[in-house]
Amino acid sequence: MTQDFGFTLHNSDGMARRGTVHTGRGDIQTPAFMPVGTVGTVKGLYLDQVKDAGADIILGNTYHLMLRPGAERMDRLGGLHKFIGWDGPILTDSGGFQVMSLSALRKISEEGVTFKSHVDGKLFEMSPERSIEIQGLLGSDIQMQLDECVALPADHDTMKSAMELSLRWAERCKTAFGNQPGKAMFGIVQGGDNVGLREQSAQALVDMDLKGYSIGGLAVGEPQEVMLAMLDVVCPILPTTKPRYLMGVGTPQDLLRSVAHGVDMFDCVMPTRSGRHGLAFTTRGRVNLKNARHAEDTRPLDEGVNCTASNSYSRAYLHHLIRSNEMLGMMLLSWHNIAYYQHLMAGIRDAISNNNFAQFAEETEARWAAGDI
Ligand code: PRF
Repeated sequence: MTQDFGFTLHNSDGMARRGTVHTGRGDIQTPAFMPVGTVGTVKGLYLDQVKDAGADIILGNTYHLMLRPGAERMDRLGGLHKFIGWDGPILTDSGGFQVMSLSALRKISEEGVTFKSHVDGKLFEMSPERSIEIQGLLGSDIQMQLDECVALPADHDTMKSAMELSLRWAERCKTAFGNQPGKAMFGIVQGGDNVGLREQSAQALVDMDLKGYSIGGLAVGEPQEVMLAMLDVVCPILPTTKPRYLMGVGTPQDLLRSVAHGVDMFDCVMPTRSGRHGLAFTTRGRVNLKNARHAEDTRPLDEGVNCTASNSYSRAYLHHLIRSNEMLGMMLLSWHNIAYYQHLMAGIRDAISNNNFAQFAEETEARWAAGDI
């Protein structure tokens, strides 16, 4: 029998939480960072590397996969897990956010979103029900409601109407999803940077009794203090018995600080995208491998991270590869960054388990700030 979806909270340390998300395809230790596999690949990495780095779950995107190879085709091919060769849990985003950031001629109405594909210009319609149907065809374990995310700053009416539309879409997605053993559909809290709207959104979603809660509409142009302040509004309203996922966040510092404000799950393209651009996140802060100062540096990138990319190549070589625009340079830095993000999350989990999170956070931030790289 498949294990049902659920969440076990092991302990709290301040607002930080140590837990396990249970899915039909396995457990996810939280706080967790989910590497992004937008089109069915964590860019530049083999999935064995992603798994060995310690990731329990990866993310896929409804928007990209519905356009190519297509949801029905993916279903005929046996689903996303089989297609890409990943047997652990997969979380999929619903598509609305990517439509608004990537497609042309997008339009939102009560019924859903219409947009022109960025691949071939074809016109598509996606309702909340169709988004859930597509996520089902992909075989997603943790599905997201269709929502509307507004970029900040935005005026009150814009944030209010997007939040209210997202609530109506949450109801429709809940109905469309029904009851699927081992899987979950998360609601997404919206409301911009407005305290009252955030409270209203969180409370209404809690009343729907969903299996988990995402926090959307943050890291969209506002300062980090505002994001953390919104977490302080939303997290106390969310049930302690359900997982909380902050969407599209962020830097290592964003993760560390957001955990301190009550978040359990994260995803972001930052480790892989930055890796492709020559930027490494390390135990001692950021290292830009493009910089000429690395040209004759024989030290490895980061001895603190247990990963071949971090330990077995000189900075001089990584610098040379990145300067030469070589694939291997991008692959090694993406690999290191994913390994570092997982290393950070493992450290966070241990610190919370030991009721030592505040000290861990302070020491980690001090090491980054020292810039001793
Ligand atoms: N909604 C959805 N996906 C998202 C976001 C959102 O608000 C964000 C915002 N940081 C990232 N990804 N559906």
